[in-house]
Amino acid sequence: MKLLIAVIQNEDSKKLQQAFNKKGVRATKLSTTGGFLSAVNTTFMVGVEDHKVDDVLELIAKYCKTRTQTMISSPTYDITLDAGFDYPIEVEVGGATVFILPVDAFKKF
Ligand code: 2BA
Repeated sequence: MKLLIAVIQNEDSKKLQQAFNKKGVRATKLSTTGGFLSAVNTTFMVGVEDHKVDDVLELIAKYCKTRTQTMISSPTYDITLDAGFDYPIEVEVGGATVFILPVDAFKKF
């Protein structure tokens, strides 16, 4: 068994959740925040049998799109401590960042 931890964009979470439910994939949804953009994103924890890992990855790849987000750069300061201008930076986010971990044991009580 594997535990998939998938960080995806909020915009894709509803469709992916529906697809999981339709295919009988059991998942837990967490509301998370990206460390870089500080934007709220969604993390799914999915416990899945080894032979179904590729099917779940396929669903994630199908429903999670790459998007561009704009962030404002932090102000820069020169030696006189005068602030430079902020300027927008384009950052490409997603489709999904997925960690695949082995599961030693899986128990339900
Ligand atoms: P954030 O940390 O908010 O990052 C959003 C996007 O900003 C990233 O997209 C990447 O394009 C860019 N980025 C992140 N850190 C950067 C840095 N130090 N310098 C330059 N650009 C940077 P993705 O790579 O698609 O990541 C989307 C979200 O997935 C991340 O949101 C974070 O919540 C999660 N994530 C990505 N890699 C991770 C990792 N190694 N460990 C844990 N979470 C990760």
